[in-house]
Amino acid sequence: MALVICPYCFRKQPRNELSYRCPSSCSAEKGGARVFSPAELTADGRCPHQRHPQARRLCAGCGRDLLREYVDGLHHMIALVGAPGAGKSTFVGVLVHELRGPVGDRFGTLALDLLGEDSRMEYSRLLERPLYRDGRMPGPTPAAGARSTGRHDPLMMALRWKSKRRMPLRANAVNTTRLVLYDTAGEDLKSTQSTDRLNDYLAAATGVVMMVDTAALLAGAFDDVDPLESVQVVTEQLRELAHLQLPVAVVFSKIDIATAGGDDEFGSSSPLRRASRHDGYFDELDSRDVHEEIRAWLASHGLGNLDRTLTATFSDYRYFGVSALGHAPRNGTSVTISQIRPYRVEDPLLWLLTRFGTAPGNGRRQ
Ligand SMILES: Nc1nc2c(ncn2[C@@H]2O[C@H](COP(=O)(O)OP(=O)(O)OP(=O)(O)O)[C@@H](O)[C@H]2O)c(=O)[nH]1
Ligand SMILES: [Mg+2]
Ligand SMILES: [Zn+2]
Ligand SMILES: [Zn+2]
Repeated sequence: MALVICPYCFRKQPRNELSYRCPSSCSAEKGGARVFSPAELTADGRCPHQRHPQARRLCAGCGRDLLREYVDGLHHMIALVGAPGAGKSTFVGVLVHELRGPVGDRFGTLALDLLGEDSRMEYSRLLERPLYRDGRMPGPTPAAGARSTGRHDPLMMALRWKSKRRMPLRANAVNTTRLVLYDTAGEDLKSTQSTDRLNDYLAAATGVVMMVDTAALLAGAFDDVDPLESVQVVTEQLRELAHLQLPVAVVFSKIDIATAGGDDEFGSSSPLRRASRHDGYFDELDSRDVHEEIRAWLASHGLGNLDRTLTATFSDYRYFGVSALGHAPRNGTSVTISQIRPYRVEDPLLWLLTRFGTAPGNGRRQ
């Protein structure tokens, strides 16, 4: 029986146990338009007032609407985790913008649709408006348990494209991947109140993005927050869940810090000095170059143990270096919108899509 995991409360329920809602025309009836269980559905599929119920179904746990596209289709869940201030929200804000723009063009008519009013509101209010209208950084993401700061929803999206080549499916077929992306709060890794929630995110995830703050790593901010601690916490949780087969992208954010000006963290011929292209497919060979480059860079900073831990734990992980803005924001808080120059932000997501088997890549899997 098809199980549906609610993206809001994570309740697992068989598809045919999802609740129904009366059409608004029932509001004048006794009891009004209401939510009802499948047991109350009449033999010919009508509501208790003999009208056709709304097409969308509801979670029996939290009562929130589940989009038809979500209930019906195969989808993947990506958990984005990392320390507070690692750059997760800025990354998501820029990534969605890029996928709707230049990257979408390059990857072969890729279109991104945010699914449902809640996702669209979440994106425009918390990410797009600050970054691309007001020129300021998004605020800290509220912790999962925080009531006072309001609701924080995952982004649900559909990526559709006709690939130029190497389609895993029929030529010219439109390939659709539905994703639920959780931009978690760095705070979730710390407070015990939120740990259960983090556990839920991770248990439901089919892919994980662990974000490490390159700026904090290079600044050696170990007294305050260890930028690698978040990786350890999440790795430990996934180990406890015995959830180790999923693809794990370990993303070094704010990589502009390591490549700016005369900084010699990466040499002039480094793959982290060139842009990725993904011209109609995911550039697997380029991505492996970046992976090896970062592995060597970690070792040169005495952080080889991180790599050994990841190797010993996950069957499939990959390093990425990205910069959402291309430079540090003024005073850490504001940017000139025309100066936002993202670097490699699409790499981790496109890699995950190849692992989900829904996007083409060049080269063989390693
Ligand atoms: N240099 C540089 N700084 C960045 C970049 N992206 C974000 N930052 C800085 O990092 C800060 C934190 O970014 P957020 O995206 O809010 O971090 P977060 O991981 O979502 O933080 P929480 O929501 O608290 O977990 C921003 O306010 C910027 O100052 C980047 O691409 N380059
Ligand atoms: Mg955030
Ligand atoms: Zn009714
Ligand atoms: Zn629910």
